[in-house]
Amino acid sequence: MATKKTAQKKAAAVKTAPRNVVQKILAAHLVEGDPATDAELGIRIDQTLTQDATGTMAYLQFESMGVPRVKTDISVSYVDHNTVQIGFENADDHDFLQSIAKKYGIVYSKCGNGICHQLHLERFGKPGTTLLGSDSHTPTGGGIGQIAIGAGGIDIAVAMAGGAFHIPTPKVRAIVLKGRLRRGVSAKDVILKVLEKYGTKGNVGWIFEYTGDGVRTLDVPSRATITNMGAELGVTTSVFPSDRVTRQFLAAQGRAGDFTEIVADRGATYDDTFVIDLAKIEPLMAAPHSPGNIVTVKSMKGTKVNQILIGSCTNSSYRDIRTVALYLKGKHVADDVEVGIACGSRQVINMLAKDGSLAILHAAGCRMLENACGFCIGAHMSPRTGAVSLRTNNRNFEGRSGTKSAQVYLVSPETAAASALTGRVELPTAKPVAAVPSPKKFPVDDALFLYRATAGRGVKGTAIVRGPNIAPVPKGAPLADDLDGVVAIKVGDKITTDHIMPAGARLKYRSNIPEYAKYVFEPCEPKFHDICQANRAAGRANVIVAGESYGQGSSREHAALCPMYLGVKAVVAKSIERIHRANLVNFGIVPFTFTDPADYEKLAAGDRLAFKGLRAAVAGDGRLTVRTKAGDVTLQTALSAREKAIILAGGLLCLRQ
Ligand code: MIC
Ligand code: SF4
Repeated sequence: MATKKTAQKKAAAVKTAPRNVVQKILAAHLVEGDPATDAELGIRIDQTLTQDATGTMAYLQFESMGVPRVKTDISVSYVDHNTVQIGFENADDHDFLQSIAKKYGIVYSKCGNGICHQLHLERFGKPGTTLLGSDSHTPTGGGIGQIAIGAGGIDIAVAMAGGAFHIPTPKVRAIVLKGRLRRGVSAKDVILKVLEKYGTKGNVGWIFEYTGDGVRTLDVPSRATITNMGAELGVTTSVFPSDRVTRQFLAAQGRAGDFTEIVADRGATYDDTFVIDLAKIEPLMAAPHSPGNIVTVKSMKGTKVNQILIGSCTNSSYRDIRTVALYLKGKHVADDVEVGIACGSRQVINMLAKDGSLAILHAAGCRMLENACGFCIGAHMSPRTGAVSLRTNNRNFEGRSGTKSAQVYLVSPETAAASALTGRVELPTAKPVAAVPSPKKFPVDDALFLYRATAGRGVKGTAIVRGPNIAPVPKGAPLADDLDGVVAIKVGDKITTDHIMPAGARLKYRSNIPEYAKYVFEPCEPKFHDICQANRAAGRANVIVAGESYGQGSSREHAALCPMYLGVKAVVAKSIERIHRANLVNFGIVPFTFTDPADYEKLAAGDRLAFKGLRAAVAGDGRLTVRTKAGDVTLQTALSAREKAIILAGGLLCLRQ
């Protein structure tokens, strides 16, 4: 009896204890685990999004689960990555995605509608809900008060089938914004400031919650810029409260009914706090080749620039592109710089057309690009050899632009526009333009969102269109007791998923694993595919050895799926980033770290590794000592019970079928 009373008291205390925004949303979605005691939580997913480059695989996996229709509140399939359509492959993928959407009750956003994150914010993002997306920049939804998380395609497939999504029980850091930004300084500079402080590694398991009186000075698209690029920190997600500004944005989108207020209670506590005085932020930029390599624009002033590209899911809102137009009004971009602009959505383009901005940008000599990912993923507009390229997107990994020798700097739209006029890095604060007010009414045209009427139900009898680029999903095999392993490749620190599974010209093979697997590690070791096949033919298991922060960047599960296809059974790294680690588990690859990071030096490509009792180690405490020619090396992997079951079975798909 006493215990029951104590439990009731405890429950009442939990109910009344002041809560932050993260705690409120997670509590409303918790289906497994207890934040007070468990390391992993299962949450219900209300909305999902996919884009075409990860979506094909996600839907092939969803199909193989045999569920008749999606079970979420809303699932949207966007086409924005593979839009160049050289060859039949992209168009094959689009047709496949469209037929899947129709059959299973998914909304289909046609190619030409815009970039997934910008569109989702405009038309579907709903405060207080959870959104899971097969793209690492899904946290854009945090700008509208969603807990929005990026994950691998198979996790989205599970969520569409009604399954929970699992996150490490988060630690929540309050980023307290005070005051107001100066003219010429914008949201991009705020997130670059946060990246300067926290870097791109060491933030796994955290959620960053923005709070403080400065929050209300930022409109929803600006908030979304900040949460979008929070992905580069490696956090689970970032979130803003849902307040009057959010209400105004939703009403202007004709979605007043989607508004719910979600603000932190007075006295809510956080695991850590970082205060930023907005008025003191100066224009910043991320120097090559990492979004965490922050320098001031002032320190780079006068540097010759060859290319300037404005857009991407980070900075392609009406507010951003209109600001650029105000900088360029009545002027012309410098002769020796090429300037390209990609808007985030048709809505943005329509507004720019109406207010004359498009004409200004054309007259200024800008190249108006398709409203898609395009340059951001190296799908076109690769700069010339050794170029300095200023871009408003979120990643400047070496070679991502398509030109290995290019020096890509990430900047705000304001810095990009000011620099376009002279062809040199310029301070946007020197001659700032007026702030763009939040529109009272956005023009809504949902014509390119197909199957809204059958969302959640689907259309029975729809035939799935499968061109030759749609290959079946490969399946893993149960984990062996022992492995005769060989180091197929040894790489250094901060290896990104762009190194492991390049995009750009190779992106069109996303739905064709046997073909795409030929390009694993292409930028690091073009022979990786052949090395793996030879090891496999000799009866050996392939192992990847890596340094710190392995698998940074995108959510592409292909960076685990293609290695699995090539017989990779383990990754041994100093540390592994969140989404990639989850993808490795999902495809049955053991994510090991060194117990002593110095052991990294003992291993070289081609070395043999004897994994004795691997299955028992995974099922047990995750520690295993492997024999190498330089002596014994002890490895560890911290797996939840759920993850152990997945790896032992040979991957999530083996468990779900
Ligand atoms: C990216 O920005 O790297 C991508 C391309 O959008 C990826 C998804 C993908 O690889 O398809 C991401 O961010 O997850
Ligand atoms: Fe597209 Fe670039 Fe955004 Fe990725 S980061 S979703 S490639 S615009």
